[in-house]
Amino acid sequence: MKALIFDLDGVIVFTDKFHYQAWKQMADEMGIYFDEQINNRLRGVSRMDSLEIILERYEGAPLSQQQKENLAEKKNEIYRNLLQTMTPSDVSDEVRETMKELRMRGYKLALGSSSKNAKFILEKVALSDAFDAISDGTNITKSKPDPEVFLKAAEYLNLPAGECLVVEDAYAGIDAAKAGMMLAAGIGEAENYDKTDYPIHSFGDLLKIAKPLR
Ligand code: B16
Ligand code: MG
Repeated sequence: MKALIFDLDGVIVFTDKFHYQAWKQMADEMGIYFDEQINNRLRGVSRMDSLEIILERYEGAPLSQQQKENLAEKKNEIYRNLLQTMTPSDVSDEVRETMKELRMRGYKLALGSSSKNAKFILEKVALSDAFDAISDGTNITKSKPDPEVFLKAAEYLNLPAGECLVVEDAYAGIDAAKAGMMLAAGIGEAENYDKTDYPIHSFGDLLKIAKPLR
């Protein structure tokens, strides 16, 4: 293992509450039922795929592709306004110190996020320079559970997939890592997922898995 590829939402930061608020506002305006349980199914899933899950409860006239894109755009505007409130204090000391220590131990660090807002979020929390490579929703055509986002991260790092450990909170993300023949550490919801190679309870537990390389 020579590198770690981190998911963003649910691992480094917790933007799921903002996703929920933004989708909820959109759903309420459309008269669509939406709750936290449905929101859980959106973890790691792309914006348009998330919209399709929400629309499972939609009972109105059929929507054109353009109307769907407008809805997703509207949600994104609400979401980005909420992201504006983020500051460096939204990343824990534990996350910052663990990443620093992993780097000291000789590991390369990459981001592997489905989000098209990933770089904006990293800027808000002052982590733009923390990664050797960034793979996000802007450079992929297929969303998790497809491995594309992680395979691209490995490619950007110039490393074979088998030398990368993916750190994920979502089932879809663990599935993506395994589909890409990568090792996967699961935190949060993914801690108890049977496909997770290394269940971790807390971010700092990564230091028990990633021993010094030099
Ligand atoms: P955006 P991750 C994912 O981030 C979120 O978990 C998921 O809820 C969201 O729909 C997706 O990003 C796309 O986000 O609308 O900003 O492009 O967990 O892969 O870092
Ligand atoms: Mg996530």
